[in-house]
Amino acid sequence: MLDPKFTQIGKIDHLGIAVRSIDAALPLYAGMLGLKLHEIEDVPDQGVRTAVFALGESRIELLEPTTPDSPVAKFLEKRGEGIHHVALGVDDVVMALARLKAEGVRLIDETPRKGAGGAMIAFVHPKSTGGVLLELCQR
Ligand code: CMX
Repeated sequence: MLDPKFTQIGKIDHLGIAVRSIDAALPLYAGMLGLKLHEIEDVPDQGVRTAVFALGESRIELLEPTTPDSPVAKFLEKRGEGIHHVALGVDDVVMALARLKAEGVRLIDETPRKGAGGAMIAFVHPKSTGGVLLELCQR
């Protein structure tokens, strides 16, 4: 069991929501819900276009696939639109990965990669987390 003092998880950094089209989702999030659109960005490494809405200390990240074989395209095909991942804000993503690995948690990314907004990110496999795709996110 990990000592909670060393968890280093400070907040929910963002929720990732898979959508077929950001343009089609904007009237709900920016219009009806009135959320503040922070930026729209292509993340070629992940095969997505993202629209990020600032929401207090946290964010909502809409994810639209840009390639047919990307994780989000596969998710949409299999499950349809909806919550895709929960991103936890960590102080040190390398350290957090090392700790999870030592605990036997199944990692998707053994080393961090670059995500939206220049963050360093790494994913933990949903088979190890009760069916929730977790992202560790260091800003
Ligand atoms: N949340 C929860 N479970 C998920 C999931 C998700 N987002 N995506 C897939 N799964 C489940 C599948 O339903 C499947 O479960 P069952 O075996 O019970 O059916 C299992 O995980 C394996 O799925 P799969 O279809 O065989 O495997 P995939 O090839 O789709 O890969 C995953 C799944 C999670 C390994 C892959 O999507 C991945 O590597 N994700 C990390 C990267 C990513 O998601 N990038 C997009 C976001 C980018 C960003 O935020 O910038």
